[in-house]
Amino acid sequence: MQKQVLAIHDLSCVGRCSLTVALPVLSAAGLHVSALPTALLSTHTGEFTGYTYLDLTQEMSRIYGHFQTLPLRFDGLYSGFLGCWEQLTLVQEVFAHYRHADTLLLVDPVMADQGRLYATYTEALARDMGRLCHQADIIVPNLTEAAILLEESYHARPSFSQVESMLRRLCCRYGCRQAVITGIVRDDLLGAAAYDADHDTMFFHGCPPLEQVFYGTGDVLASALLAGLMRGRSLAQATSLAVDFTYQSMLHTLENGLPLRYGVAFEQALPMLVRALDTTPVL
Ligand code: PXL
Repeated sequence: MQKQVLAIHDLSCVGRCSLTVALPVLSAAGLHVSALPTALLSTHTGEFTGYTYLDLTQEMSRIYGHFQTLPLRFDGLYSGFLGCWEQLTLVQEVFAHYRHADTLLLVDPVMADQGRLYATYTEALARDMGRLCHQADIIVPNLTEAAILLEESYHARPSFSQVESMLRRLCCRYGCRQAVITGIVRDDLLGAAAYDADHDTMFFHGCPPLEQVFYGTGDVLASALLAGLMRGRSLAQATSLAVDFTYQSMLHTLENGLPLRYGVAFEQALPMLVRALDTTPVL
C-alpha cells in the first residue's frame, strides 16, 4: 500500500523551501503527499526584501473542516514553518486527529537559524513551538532551534559531547523517541547528529563543509529524512541519505550559478535519492 503523508508548511512561491521542497521530495520517494499550507509568501524571508505574506490560519481551519468530511488516513504527519502563534493549537489538533498507532509524526521546529529568529516569527511562537515537539516521534531542529527548545544560549560550534547532551535532553524534555540536530561539525565534516532514545544510540554523518550560505537546506534534509524513514530505513540510514542528498543538492546549486537565495538544486539530486531508496536494503 502506498503510504500517505500530510505536509504542514508555508508555500513560498519563489526560493525553494518548505512546500516547494517537501512535496517533490516526498513524491519522488513514492509517497502520496497532501498539503495543509500555513502561509502564502511571494518568496521566503531570508535575503529577500519586500515579500508578501498572507497568514492562512482561517483558511487552514476551513481546509481541515473539509478534510474531516473525507476518509483520509495519514501514515506520516510532517510540520515545518508556521504562519503565527494561533496556528499551534490547530496543528496540535490536526496531529491528534490523524495520529494512529503506526503514524510517524515528524516536527521540524522551523523558527530560526544562525542564532536569529526568522523575520515573521514572534518570541511567543518560538517559545511555544515545543508544544508540537511534545507530540512528535522525531524532531529535526538546527542548532539554533535546539538551543531555543532547551532554553539555553546558542553556540555555533558545540563539541560533539555537547551535541550528544542536547540530543538526550531534547528527547527527555519533549518525550520524543528520536531527534536529529542539523548543522553539526565533527572531524571537519558538516552534517547531522541523530539520537535514538529507545536504543540509546548516537549517530553522525557529515560531508565536506562548503563555505557558502545556502537556503532551504533544512527543509531538503528533513524531507529526505522523512522519505527514508517512511520507506522503512533506520534512523542512521535515513540520516546518512538525507545529509548526502542535501550535500549533492548544494553542489548542483554551485554548478548552476544562480544566486543562492533561490534555494538549492535538489531537483538534480532527486535521481540519487530515488536510486538510494530503491537499492539500500531495509534492515
Ligand atoms: O526554510 C525555512 C523557511 C521556511 N519558510 C519560510 C522561510 C524560511 C527560512 O527563512 O522564510 C517562509
